[in-house]
Amino acid sequence: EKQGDEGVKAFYVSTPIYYVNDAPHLGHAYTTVAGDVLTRWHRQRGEKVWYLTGTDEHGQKIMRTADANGVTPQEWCDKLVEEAWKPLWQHLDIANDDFIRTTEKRHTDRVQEFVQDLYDKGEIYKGGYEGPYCVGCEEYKLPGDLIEDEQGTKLCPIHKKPVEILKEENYFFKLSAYGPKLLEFYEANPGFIQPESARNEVVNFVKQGLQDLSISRSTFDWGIPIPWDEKHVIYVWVDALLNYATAVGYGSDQAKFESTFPADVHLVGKDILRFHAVIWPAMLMAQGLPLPGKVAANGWLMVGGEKMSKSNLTGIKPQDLTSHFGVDAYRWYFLRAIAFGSDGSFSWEDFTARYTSELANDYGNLASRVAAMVGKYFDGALPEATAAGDAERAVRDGLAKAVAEADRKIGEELDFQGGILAVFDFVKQVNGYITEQEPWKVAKDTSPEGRARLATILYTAAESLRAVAVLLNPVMPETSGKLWESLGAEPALGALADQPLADAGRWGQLPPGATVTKGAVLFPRLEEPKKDA
Ligand code: ME8
Repeated sequence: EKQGDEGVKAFYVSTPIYYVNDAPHLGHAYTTVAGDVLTRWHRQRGEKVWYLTGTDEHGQKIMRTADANGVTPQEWCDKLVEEAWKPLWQHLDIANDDFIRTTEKRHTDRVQEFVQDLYDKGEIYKGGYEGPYCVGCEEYKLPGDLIEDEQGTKLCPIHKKPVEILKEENYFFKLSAYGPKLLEFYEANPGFIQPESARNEVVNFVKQGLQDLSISRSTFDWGIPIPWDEKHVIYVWVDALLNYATAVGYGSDQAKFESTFPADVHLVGKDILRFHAVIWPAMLMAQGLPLPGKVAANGWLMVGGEKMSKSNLTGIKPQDLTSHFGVDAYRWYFLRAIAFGSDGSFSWEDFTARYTSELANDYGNLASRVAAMVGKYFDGALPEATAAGDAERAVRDGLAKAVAEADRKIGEELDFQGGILAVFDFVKQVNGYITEQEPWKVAKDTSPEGRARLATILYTAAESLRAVAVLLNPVMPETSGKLWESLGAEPALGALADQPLADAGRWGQLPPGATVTKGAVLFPRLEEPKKDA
């Protein structure tokens, strides 16, 4: 399937394109890592995958930040993208296929064409609008969405900052016309919005009736000009959403577009759900383009009971955590600790406790014990399992269950936590198996039967680890690589990334005689424990 799949549609995963008014924080990294795990998972299923991320560079928010820093918006974006955003994704081992910036010509030209097309079709008209606007969200708010502080000032419920009353003569997209079609679409595609709570929120919102959407701004100029009226720039959200099309060849490379678009999964934070589940599909409907498979909303990483944001941070950067726990543990932790779709908080204590018990003790120790025993009792040559019985069958069954469950949860349901737990339950099972079988005692029996039992136990454990390396590779690629190496798997089985997930449970793949080495410690002991302030 891998070669010659030019005509096959890729499984297309996207992250939001992030505002570059500041450096990325834990919240951005959360969504991007989730997308990367999903991408790697599908790649290991043998599918063709396209993973897109990028940056959202227009709009007032960016313009004001650049002004405040005494540089042009373009200079500001160039610097942040090259010095902060791209390096972090590289550091976190993000395997994106492309990185789109909305100031790129490949994007701006196509956005103008798209909007012009809608105008020509009569989907856009000129009108006036006045209402409360949140610059943080770059969004007009409905009066009912606002909250009030003690003085009665109206605040954005997300940013907790005063909204501005904007009055503009603008161009409008006839969004209101799409309500019934959207509801029909949600009804026919129950999996379109995930989780269920997010779906209900969107359905209720649309049922209340949609207003037309102001899609241009004329009070500032940092944006893509409206082609037929250059005093206006295109609303930053219309510009931004179109990245999902322009980045994959919309209007420029028809073959690529058809074999990639639409996205199978748009990963988004729940703060930007309506844009993706309401406005975006309506824009596509208006243009007669196919609609995405799924919009999956992740919950918020919280700090002090509030959504973590640029103005409201833990003070902890992703790099502070990776330098303490390592990149792989970082990738694992947030997906493991927080149910996708639910809110969660970060704490040094919780991360430390899970690192120590689940990664270092359960997983890391299993790997190092097994390698050490193969070294000690069989000179590092993986022995053959000739005396398998009920205990070994139970391990195999456990593996088959873990594979099926992890694939369903991560690959289908985006339940990263459930999928990771399924694999770690299996790790626990293998640890229990070793504890029960007591290979160190069996080793004292040097009869042929004793040797055969010992060989069987160690083969069973090593073969289990082979499967664990494959299953955890999308989550912790560097660690799985070390384990693959330590098991001497590569010569017989090939590269780790090429191991099909569907095959992970097929027993007996490690060849007897494989060279098992102690290798690098998977999860080193942590330096002095860090505590929350
Ligand atoms: O909204 N918890 O960009 P943005 C979890 N440019 N996820 C979080 C988070 C948190 N505390 N904070 C941010 C934009 N995120 C637009 C998107 S897309 C066409 C345009 C993640 O820089 C989450 O995925 O504000 C959220 O949706 C995204 O970052 C918002 O990033």
